[in-house]
This record gives sequence, C-alpha cells and structure tokens, in this order.
Amino acid sequence: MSVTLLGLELHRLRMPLVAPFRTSFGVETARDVLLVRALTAAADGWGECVAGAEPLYSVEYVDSAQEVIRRFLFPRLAATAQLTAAEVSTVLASVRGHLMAKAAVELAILDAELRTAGVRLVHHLGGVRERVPAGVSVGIADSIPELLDAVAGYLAAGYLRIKLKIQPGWDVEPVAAVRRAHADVPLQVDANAAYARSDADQLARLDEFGLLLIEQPLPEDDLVGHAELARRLRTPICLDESINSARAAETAIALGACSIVNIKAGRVGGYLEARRVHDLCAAAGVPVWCGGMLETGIGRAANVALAALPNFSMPGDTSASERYFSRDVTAPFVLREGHLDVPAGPGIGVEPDGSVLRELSSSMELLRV
Ligand code: OSB
Ligand code: MG
Repeated sequence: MSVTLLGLELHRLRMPLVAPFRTSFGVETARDVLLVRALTAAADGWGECVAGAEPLYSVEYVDSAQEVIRRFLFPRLAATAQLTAAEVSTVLASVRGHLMAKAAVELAILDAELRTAGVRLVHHLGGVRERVPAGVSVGIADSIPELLDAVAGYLAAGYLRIKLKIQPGWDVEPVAAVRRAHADVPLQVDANAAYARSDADQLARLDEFGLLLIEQPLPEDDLVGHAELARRLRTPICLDESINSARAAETAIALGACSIVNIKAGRVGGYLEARRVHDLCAAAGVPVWCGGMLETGIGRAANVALAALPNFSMPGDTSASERYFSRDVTAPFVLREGHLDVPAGPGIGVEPDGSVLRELSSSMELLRV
C-alpha cells in the first residue's frame, strides 16, 4: 500500500533524563529529541531520530539529521508522488550514510502506511510475541557503592538482565562487585569502542564473571581486531556500532568478529533493514537483541515491536519509560514482570500527547510538499 506524502513536521523536544547517563564517550543529562511526523493524505505517522546532541556515539548528531532531512531526504521523497515505506530506502539511497536521519523518516512513513491499512507494526515485521523481556543499561557511576545501589534498584523493579557500561579504569572492579552482590543475575558489559587491541589481557580478566557478552570493545571499523579478541576470550563478543547494515552483519559474522548482534534500527537505517539484519543473523545461528538509544515512547514502541521477532532471544535495552523520563511523550511503557507489552494499535500503536509535546517543544519545522 502506498501513501501520498503531504509534508513532514520536525519536532524538537528537550527531555531531561531522570539521572545523568554516563558512557565511555560522555555524559548525557537531557535528550535533544527529534520526532518526525509524516503527513499523508490518509493518516499521519510518527518516527524518532535517535542521534545524540553531539557526534560521540557515531558521526551523526541531531542537528545534522534535521539538516539532512530538510535539504536532502525530504526533497527526494517529495518528488515521488506515491510512495511505499518499502521504497523509502531506495529513494534515499543516493544520499550516503545519515542512517539515523533516514530511519526516522522511514518509520514515520511506515507508521502512516500501517495506520492507513490498520496493520500493527509488530505483525508487519513478523513479530511473534505480545511482550518482550526487558534489560537495563547502567551507566558508569561515581563509585562502586553508587553502582551497586543503582543495580539493586533495577533488580527490585524486575529487570531481567543488567548491562554495565565499562571503560578503561572502570571494568573488572565494578563487574566483580556486581557479580559478588548478585551471583546469578544475567550480566553483560558495553564498552562503546573504548578499548584497543592491546587491552586483550585486561578484557580477558572479565571471563571469570560469566558474562552473557561483551559489547563493542574495539573501534567500529576494527572487525579483524574483534575477531582476534573473540578467539582470545571466553566471553562472547557482541557488536553494536560496527553493524550499520545487513551486509556489515554478514561480514562481521563471516570474519568471526561477533557471535551475537545488538540491533538498533536507527544505526542500520530503519526497521526494514533491522528486520533484514535479524533474518540474516537467524539464518547464521547468531542470536540478536534489541539495543536502545534512550528513546521516547515513539521509538520505544517500534523497538518493542521489533524485539518481538523470533530471533530476539536475549532481553533488550528496552526499559520502562520511567527509567529515562519523569514524563514521556506517549503513554508510559511500564515494566510488568520484567517485560514491556507490545502496543496493541495499528502502526507503532502509540502517539505523542499533544499537551506534553507542546510543553517540551523547543522548535517545530514544517516541510511541505
Ligand atoms: O551503546 O547501547 C549503547 C545509549 C546511548 C547510546 C548508545 C548506547 C546507549 C545505551 C542505552 O546503552 C540503552 C537504552 O536504555 O536505551
Ligand atoms: Mg552499545
């Protein structure tokens, strides 16, 4: 089914986080959110751009995404009278990169298309579950006692797996402390590319803690280094930043650079490419799980639908709204028995609350066909 695109609304929101989130690449205290609303003849749809305020996780940042949408993506879409969401990535293919910007626009159009057809995103993608298991990503803390407090709070709330952010100088000690306090909790770590090949001995010290995986220890372009490290460690290697397409996933798996893949739709250019990554990994016997980028309820709804696919076989960074924001733009996602429900309505199944949107708004730009 195709849509007739009438315009795009680019909503920028400032959303304070309930607590600062520290990773090896920096600390975030608020999200600078870009929501995209696709206006079509039959229905409107929503998408979220997951780029950060600064180019620290990847080369994209939210101002660059808005500029790319305005100058390069929207004109190409506007020149196509009838459009399906499945065609969006082809229409935009001549623009290199900017996968988070593309993913946001594709999701808005896909949501509009699915709402028009009365089809849920979870069913369109091939999801097989109505709720998904939730993990939580725990930032680098100021001290081990503060980290243990945070972890204890999340476990009391019901989270089914803990992910600790690590970096050189904050790795073996915090992991050992959490493992000592919680002998059986499913535990994994994420380095956001903070280590070098020469750190292999230090990373091997994590092997004794029975971690589910170590996520992205080395730079995103170092697949050979990850393959060497994989042969050296007992802990499975999972890639995040390195995987920006299904082809990248195929290459990483062929090289032995990872045995698990973190899937983020924004990082691979959209939910349709994310499904292709899922399918490719499933065929290769490589488990996947759903990453997160501190999304509002808009991106979270789509992530939860994606995480309902069959090869999402580990809990994701799909935490409840209250782990991030005191007030979400949609009805909040809540943790029930360690799970989030997949929204029931057509498309992504949720919409921003108009008054919350106005209250948090920092700007709105309208692009008209
Ligand atoms: O590497 O997974 C990551 C947040 C921002 C940028 C990168 C990452 C993260 C997280 C948070 O780990 C996951 C979440 O709860 O959304
Ligand atoms: Mg990561």
